[in-house]
Amino acid sequence: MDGAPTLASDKPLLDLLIAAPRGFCAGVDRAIRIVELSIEKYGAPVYVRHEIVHNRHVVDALRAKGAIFVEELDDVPDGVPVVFSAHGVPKAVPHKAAERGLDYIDATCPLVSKVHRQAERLVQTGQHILFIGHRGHPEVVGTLGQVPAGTMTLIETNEDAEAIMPADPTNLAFLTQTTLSVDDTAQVVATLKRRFPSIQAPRGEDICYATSNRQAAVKDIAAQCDAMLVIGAPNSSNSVRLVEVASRAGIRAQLIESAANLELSWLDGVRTLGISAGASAPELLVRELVDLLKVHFTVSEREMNGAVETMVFKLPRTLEAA
Ligand code: 0CJ
Ligand code: F3S
Repeated sequence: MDGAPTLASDKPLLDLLIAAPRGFCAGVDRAIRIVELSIEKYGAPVYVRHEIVHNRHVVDALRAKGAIFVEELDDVPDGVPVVFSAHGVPKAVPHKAAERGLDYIDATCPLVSKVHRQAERLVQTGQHILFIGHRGHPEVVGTLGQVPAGTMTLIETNEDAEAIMPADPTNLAFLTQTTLSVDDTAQVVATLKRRFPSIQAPRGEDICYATSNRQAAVKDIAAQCDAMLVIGAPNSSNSVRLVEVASRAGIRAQLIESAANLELSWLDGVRTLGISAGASAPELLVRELVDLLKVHFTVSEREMNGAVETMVFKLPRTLEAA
C-alpha cells in the first residue's frame, strides 16, 4: 500500500472496476433451484452426485437445507432421490439409477445437454468427433460418456490438434466443452479446419453465452486495471479461464474463493482493481470482498456496462408444480 495516494481518512485510495456480466448464469440458477425444489418435494435428505456447481458456498448452503453430496452413484443409498450436477453425467449414470429404481432429477445445464444431443446425432451419422475440452473435468467425462468408446477423441491443446491422425480425415466433426477459453479454442479450431477442411462445426457455439460474456467483460476492463481478482473455485473451469484472460491482458490476476482468502499485501501498489466472478460464484461473495476492501481502503466503485443477459431455463417438468 506504500506510496498510494490517500485522503484525509488516511486510507489509501482504491478504484474498483466491477466486471459485468459476472457470477451466476442461467444454468447455475436452475441447478441450485432444482436441488431446493427436490428437497421441498421429497423431503431431506436429497442426494446430489458431484458438487451441484463448483462452489463451496453454494454446496454448504444446500447441505444446510438437506442435500447430501457424493461423488458416485454407488454412494447413494437405495430409496432416496438423487440430483445430477449442472456439468452433466455419462449415459451410464441415469441408466444405473433407473436399474436401481432411484428417483433421479437431472440438473445438467440445457446448453450441455445440447452438446450431448449433437454428439449422439453425429455418431448416428457415422462421423468421428473431435471433442475439445479438459481431460478429467466432469463435463468432459459426461460428454465423452454419451457415445460409444472410440467414436470421440479428446483434443486438449493446439498441439493435440496438430498431432491427431484420424482414421478417416474426411469424416470428422468437432464439439467443445462449454466453459473453454474463447481465444484458445479459436486457435484449436483454426488448426483443425486447416488440417481437415471438411470437418463439420457445431450448430452454433458450444462455448456458452455466459462463458464468452464473462471473458469479454474481463477483457474489457483489464486494460484499465493494475490487477484483477476473480471469485471462484479452483475446480471451476469457467472461473479459471477468467483469470487466464486477465493475465494474458498483462495484469496480475488471482482466483480467490472468498474475501477470507485475500492477502492484503497482494494489493500493494494497486490503484485500480478489477473484480469478476465465475458463473458458479454467488454475488454475495463479491459484496463481501468489496466490504472487506472498504475496511482497508477508501474505495470508489464502478460497475461496468456489459452484455445484458436475459437467459432463463425451464425447470424439469416433475418439479414445476413443487
Ligand atoms: O459445466 C457447466 C455446465 C458450468 C457450470 C457452472 O460453473 P462451474 O464452476 O460449476 O463449472 P465449470 O467447472 O464447468 O466451469
Ligand atoms: Fe450452462 Fe454455461 Fe452456465 S453451460 S451452467 S450457462 S456456464
